[in-house]
Amino acid sequence: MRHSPSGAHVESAAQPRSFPSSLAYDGARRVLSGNWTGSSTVPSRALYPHQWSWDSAFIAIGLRHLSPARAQRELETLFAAQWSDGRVPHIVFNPEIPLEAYFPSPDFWRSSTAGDKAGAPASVETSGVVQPPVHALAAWLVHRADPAVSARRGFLRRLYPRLVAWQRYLTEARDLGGHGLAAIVHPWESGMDNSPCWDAPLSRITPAASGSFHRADLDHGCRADRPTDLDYGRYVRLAESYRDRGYEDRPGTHPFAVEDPAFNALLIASEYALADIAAALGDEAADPAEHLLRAESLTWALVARLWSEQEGLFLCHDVLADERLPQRSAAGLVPLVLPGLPREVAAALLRTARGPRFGLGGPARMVPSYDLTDGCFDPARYWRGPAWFNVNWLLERGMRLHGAEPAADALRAEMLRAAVSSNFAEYVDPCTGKARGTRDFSWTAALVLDLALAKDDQAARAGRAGPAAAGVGAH
Ligand code: 9WN
Repeated sequence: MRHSPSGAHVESAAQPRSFPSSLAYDGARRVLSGNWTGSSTVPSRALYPHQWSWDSAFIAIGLRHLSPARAQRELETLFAAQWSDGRVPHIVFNPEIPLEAYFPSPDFWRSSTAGDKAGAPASVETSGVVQPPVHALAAWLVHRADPAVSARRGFLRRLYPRLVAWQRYLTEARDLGGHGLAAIVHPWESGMDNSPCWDAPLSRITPAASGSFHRADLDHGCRADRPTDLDYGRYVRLAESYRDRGYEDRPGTHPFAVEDPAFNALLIASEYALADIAAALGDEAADPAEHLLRAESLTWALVARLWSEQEGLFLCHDVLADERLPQRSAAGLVPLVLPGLPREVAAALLRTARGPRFGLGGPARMVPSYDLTDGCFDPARYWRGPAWFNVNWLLERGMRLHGAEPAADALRAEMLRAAVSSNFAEYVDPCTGKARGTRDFSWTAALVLDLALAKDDQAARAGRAGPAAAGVGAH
């Protein structure tokens, strides 16, 4: 692979030749070039015209194949907006974009003033909530794409302390349940905004009046594919009240607090990646053993607190009501990315993914975001049924890690086909593959690009699978 120190677009030498990999590769390159702003990538030019946190991590994972330096820049731009309490905001606003282009806009979040005590930067406007911590995993994969350019730019050395502070914010300030797991305090923090898992805890929130804000998403998106007005009213109320409390995280102050298995699995995967990063840095300030220990103890906490043997799935835990939430979403399958899962848990997750609820290898071409058999399932509406490429990329990885290679190969082929035929849709109907949401969506492009090129990546990963293995396949 050739690279340019400036991070300018450079083609990979290893282009795939076979269908649909070659079409996915060409299309993905086009989408990622079109959505690049010069320092980061927007998820979508129309619907999401700023930088999003977990989007940038997934985008960097794909970009590393086109330009490792540009992938590094993507993460560096995001972390330049990190707050001094360690949080990485879920949106970093581009000041050149008009306020009315996206809601909630910077004048709603008021990070530089309302977030002052929590350490929000003065030089850039951001949101005040977070998104799942995929970043250390992304940083490690980006580094591995070209260790020489990474070392020359001091990429890991500069990013490592920031990644550690981000993980510590989550394991300390966000351990609201007191069991070691991080809690999300807003549905947007899960990245799976209107999942049926949030219906019960969200029902306790009085919605903001519908006339008090304008939903810019409906100027670009189809109403049936998006969350309802009632959901939005509650999102707005929750975000407003967090802002008005100065974005502080004192236990007992949050009206919504849930432990989510996908969020915590990604936290753990990133802790394993930090161990790899610390080992690569090889100095006294970075101790791999500390990260490995934390990853292992968090894995045990995850299993003890969120695993349901009866469902063969991880479930969310409502911290305020102190009860398990019965809704079965694809978030409960995401811990499959973890190498330290008990063998029987990994085996049960693989069965559940292929069973009637998620239908993989049966009615579903890709894993749906929500249980196909439940009354809440909706194949069109956002996180209540459609299949998303980031969730499926994680599950493809997890399947391979736990020895389900044929299922992973089949899923990969479906993802490549669905991405190309849907014009890189934000999400698709899990059974028909019909495009939903916006098109030319960046993480769809980045992650299928990764799948189209990832063959070499697998051999190394296979060597690390197994319940006792260290690392999350972060090779
Ligand atoms: C709110 C950008 C983001 C994704 C989320 C997805 C959607 C935003 C929205 O878009 O959320 O953060 O306006 O609906 O749910 O996962 O990061 O792509």
